[in-house]
Order: sequence, then C-alpha cells, then structure tokens
Amino acid sequence: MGDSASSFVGGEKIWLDGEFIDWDAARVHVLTHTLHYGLGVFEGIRAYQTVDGRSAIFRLREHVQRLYDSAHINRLEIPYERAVITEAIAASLRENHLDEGYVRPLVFLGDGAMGLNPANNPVRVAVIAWAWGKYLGEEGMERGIRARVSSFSRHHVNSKMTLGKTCGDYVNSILAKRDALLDGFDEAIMLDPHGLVSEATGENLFLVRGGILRTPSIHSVLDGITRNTVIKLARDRGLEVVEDAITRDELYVSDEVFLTGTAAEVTPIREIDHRMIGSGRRGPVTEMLQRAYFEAVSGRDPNEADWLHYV
Ligand code: PPE
Repeated sequence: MGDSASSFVGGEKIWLDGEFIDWDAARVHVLTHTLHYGLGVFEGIRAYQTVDGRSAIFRLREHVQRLYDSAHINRLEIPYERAVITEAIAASLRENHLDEGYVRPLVFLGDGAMGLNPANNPVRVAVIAWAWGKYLGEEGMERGIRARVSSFSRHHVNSKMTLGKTCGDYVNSILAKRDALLDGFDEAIMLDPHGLVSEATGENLFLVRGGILRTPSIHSVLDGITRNTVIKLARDRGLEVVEDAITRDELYVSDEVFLTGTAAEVTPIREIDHRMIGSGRRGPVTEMLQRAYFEAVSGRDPNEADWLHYV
C-alpha cells in the first residue's frame, strides 16, 4: 500500500460501541465473528485542512449513506442513528487532534455464536481516525505509478455485490495487491469474470482516449465516491464521460489512465503490464482533474462547498 501504510502511527482515542475509549483499549475477543468469516462493512473517509484553516470532511453524507447501504445489503443492522455515526466520525478527528486524516468506520459482528448463522451476535461499530499520507506514494502522484493486470479475477457481481463495501471481499484485493508488489509493480488492476476491466484493488479506474474520459460502469466495481466526484468535476469542465465496458488492450492504447479513491485520491498510471501509457508520465487531463479534486477537498472550489462538512 505504498510507503504510507508501513508508517502507521496510533492515535489517542477510538469510538467503540457508542463512546470514545483509549486507543490501546479498543481490542476485541478472538471469537469476534467478523474475524472468522469476514461479514462486516466499512468506510474510508478523508478530512482535509481547508483554505480558511478549518478542517472539513469530504462528502461525509455520501460515505455515511454508503455505510448504511453496505450494512443493509449484508443484513447487518447498525444499532445507531445516522446522526450518531456522523458525529462520531467528526469527533474522532477532534479527539485525535487531526486537521487532516483518514477515518475508518467499521461495522462488525461481535462474539457470541460461531457458525454461519450469526443471528444473535451483537452488531458492533468502531470509528478510527489516523493520519494517512499518499496511498500510492508522494512520487506516484506526480510521476504516475506502474500497474499490472492481476491474474486474480474480481468477484462476480452476484457473489460480491459491488454496492456493498464488505470486509471479506478484500481478501481478493489483498491477493492481487501482494502479488503485484512482490513482482515489482505498485498496484494491480483487476478484470471481472467476463475479462473486462473492473477496478484496482482499492480504487476505481478511468482512462482518457481521444479526449473522452471512460470508466467501467458500476456493474462490477464499487460505486466510488471519488469516482462520482471526478465524473462531476470532468463534466463541469466540458469533458465527455462515458461509463462503459473496457477491454484490457484498450488500457494499453489509452492516452492516460488514472485511479481514484478516498485513500488514493487521483493517482496517475504511467505503465501497465510493461507497456507505456501515453507519454509515460502524468497526462494533462489527469493533472487537470487532480488539481480540480484538491481544490474541491480544500474548499478552494466555491461550486463544491456542499461537499464539505466542517469538523
Ligand atoms: N474500489 C474499491 C475496491 C475500493 O476499496 C475503493 C475505496 C474504491 C473503489 C474507491 O471508492 P471511494 O473511496 O468511495 O472513492 N477503498 C478504500 C480503502 C483503501 C484501503 O486500503 O483500506 C479507500 O480508498 O478509502
């Protein structure tokens, strides 16, 4: 996960089941159901310092909505009102004195019964905030990263259910990511079971070809909030955006390819499967959208003030 993941620094407080407790006290029993079978859901949210010095969470409403949607898809009932979770997310930044940071709400099944019918296991919620630098490295943001198409397929839509951000689904991502890193790449791009391009291990994918922005439709990918953001920013700037089926070889002949995600933000790809993409460096459309993205998250874009939730 880039160099940022290895330099993890713990914070002060974690919100667990309704209250803030000391960071080191937020531990769970080994019978925690989600630990065994992966049925849990989570979010990844970023807060940025804005131009006026205040800190703002980017698209908090949409992230909270997706958390509840993910839970609903998996038949997990979150035992708190949305307003409580929303406030816990903002408070987690304040409690840990973070002006900028990443927030991870996690809904998981606690201990109780083992086996595949977790009828009475408690649904537990944690909200954890920490400082997280550039997901794919500072250098990658400017130069672009090197990716490979993974030999692992993305889940079939009727197995993963792509609108849910489900813990266990990430085993698939970890398999692809670790192999890509071991083989000297920065990230893996995954194909769906039909062989069409879906997304990277924790990011959506876009390409630019003939001046048109193209991205796989949400039938095999997470409905990324950064993806949605970039589509709007691009359209507002007069770019045509098509949500479509994309083949592997189309990646190779694109002028530009980039990834989007809360953690990865907008990260250019300069090479895929040992083939140079475009000119082999961050392209002009990617750079323009990257700039537009950082203007939006930092409150410099007055058109997108609605997307900010001040901490
Ligand atoms: N696809 C996947 C599979 C995915 O996990 C993410 C987010 C995205 C697309 C982009 O979605 P959005 O963040 O709404 O634009 N991945 C999160 C987890 C990263 C991690 O390593 O943990 C994230 O970016 O927060």
